[in-house]
Amino acid sequence: EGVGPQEYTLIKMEAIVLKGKLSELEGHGKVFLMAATLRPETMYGQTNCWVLPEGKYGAYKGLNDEIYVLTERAALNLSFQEKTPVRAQPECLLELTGQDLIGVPVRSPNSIHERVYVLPLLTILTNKGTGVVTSVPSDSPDDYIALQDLKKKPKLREKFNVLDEWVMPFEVIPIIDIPEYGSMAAAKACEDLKIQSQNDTTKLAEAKAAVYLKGFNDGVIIVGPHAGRKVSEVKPIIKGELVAAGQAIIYSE
Ligand code: A2H
Repeated sequence: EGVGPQEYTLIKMEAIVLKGKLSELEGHGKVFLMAATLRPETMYGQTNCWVLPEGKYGAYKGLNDEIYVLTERAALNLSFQEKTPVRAQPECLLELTGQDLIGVPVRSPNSIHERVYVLPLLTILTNKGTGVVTSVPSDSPDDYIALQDLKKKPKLREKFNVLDEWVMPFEVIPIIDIPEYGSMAAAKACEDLKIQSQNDTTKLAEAKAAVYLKGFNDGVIIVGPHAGRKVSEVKPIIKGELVAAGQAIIYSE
């Protein structure tokens, strides 16, 4: 961990259907799962959203009558950053577990899919970010391996009540070209290191470091309005566009 505060972009993924326990929020405002990312320029490649099944989350009052779903810890931090109606007092409208969120269809900025689904990721830390993570399997080894795990293991899907249709139709989307890695860098890094599952944490950390550095320094974005430009150049631009459009907020911890 670094010394200074870490800044994340929180991507607002709107719940399209308030299923199960979330239905208690019906009529209270738009509900957004707030995914913390360091890579806002990769949102073109989203295939799903991740939560920790046994993690504790809440639906909190946000700005403009919106509702934000994240951990209590993140809601408190946000409230000190003037991103909730009352400073230092996040208002929880509904307590949730990750399992309550699994299977919720969400609409997310810059996604090529009209809807993607909330799926379980077992390596999410609840003391980092918001506990909600957006999944970009082309460029994140964690996301790639976890999605393959769910695709390959019917028992894993069953355990968390995941329907095939939330997982199977979603393929890796090439969005960034990296010299020596190609346009599905995370998949290549995982294959090179022979990573078998999301529990291979040591090798995953290695894959992540390699792809992250290469992608930022040498990657070229190949989709969207900024296609052809370097990742290092477009990252702040895309982040600014998302924030200006009200589709993301900046968060530090
Ligand atoms: B990144 P750092 Cl394409 N637990 O977003 C586990 N992982 C979390 C998390 C949590 N509570 N909160 C955020 N993250 C993930 C995109 C991405 C990310 C890509 C490539 C690399 C990458 C899409 N997933 O991260 O520990 C989020 O995944 C590689 C570092 O603060 C977030 O950015 O350094 C990143 O980890 C934050 O990790």
